[in-house]
Amino acid sequence: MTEPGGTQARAPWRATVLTLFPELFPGPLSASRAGEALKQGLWALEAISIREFGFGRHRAVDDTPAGGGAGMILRADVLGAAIDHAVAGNPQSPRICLSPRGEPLTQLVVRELAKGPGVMLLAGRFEGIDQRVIEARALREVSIGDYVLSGGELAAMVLIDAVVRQLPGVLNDEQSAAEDSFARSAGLLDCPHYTRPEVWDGEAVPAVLMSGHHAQIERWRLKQALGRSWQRRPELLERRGLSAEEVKLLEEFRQELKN
Ligand code: 4HQ
Repeated sequence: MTEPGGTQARAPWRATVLTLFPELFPGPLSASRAGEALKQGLWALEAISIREFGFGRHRAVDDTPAGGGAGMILRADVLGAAIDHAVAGNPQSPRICLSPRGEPLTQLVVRELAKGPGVMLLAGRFEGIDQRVIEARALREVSIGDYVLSGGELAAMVLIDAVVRQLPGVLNDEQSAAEDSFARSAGLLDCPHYTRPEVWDGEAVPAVLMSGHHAQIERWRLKQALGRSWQRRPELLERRGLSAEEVKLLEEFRQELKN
């Protein structure tokens, strides 16, 4: 199929989620810009019930852990069939399992996923999934943070939301441009933001932001981003490195703390 312009029509970015709770989707992904983009067909979402692949009259999907212990594990045979079904419809998409022991989800991973055709996400429940499935189906394990959720669904939604807002046409131009200017402070924590009223509860908006001096404002914002990052996430600065100008700005920030 070709479009009027002669360019090839491209299938929208597609998230396929394997879950025991398909009714949780789209959930919060139907709100605001991601939800509007979903309605417009800028991306697609399919939640598939793992239960459909369960065995017997009760459609059992889980069983007790080999070696004993508490909790239940999602069965390899059930998940294998569910994954094979999902992959058949999305042969090119990376296969991801949400797990606290996965590689951390970062904006780098998000941008990489936004380039591709989509993702196949396995959102587990219980104590986890049979390890053989992870290996046999080459699942990439991804974690949204060092805490334990009740299931992978919220983590899957977090990943999808972060990717969808990167897709062309999902954010308006103003927001996209704001993201571009944020490249200035890429890898840093955001600077503080203010709006009206200019004085609230006896506290004024920083004078530089009211000055109209754009170069000074950008300099102040970068200084705040560097200072915050240094205070709260020093490892971000080590990973990123600082230019000579940035070292100077951070020195100013630390000096102003003493005042
Ligand atoms: N899970 N980042 C699914 C998580 C998690 C995380 C706990 C994943 C329960 C079954 N997923 N299992 N953190 O806490 O991705």
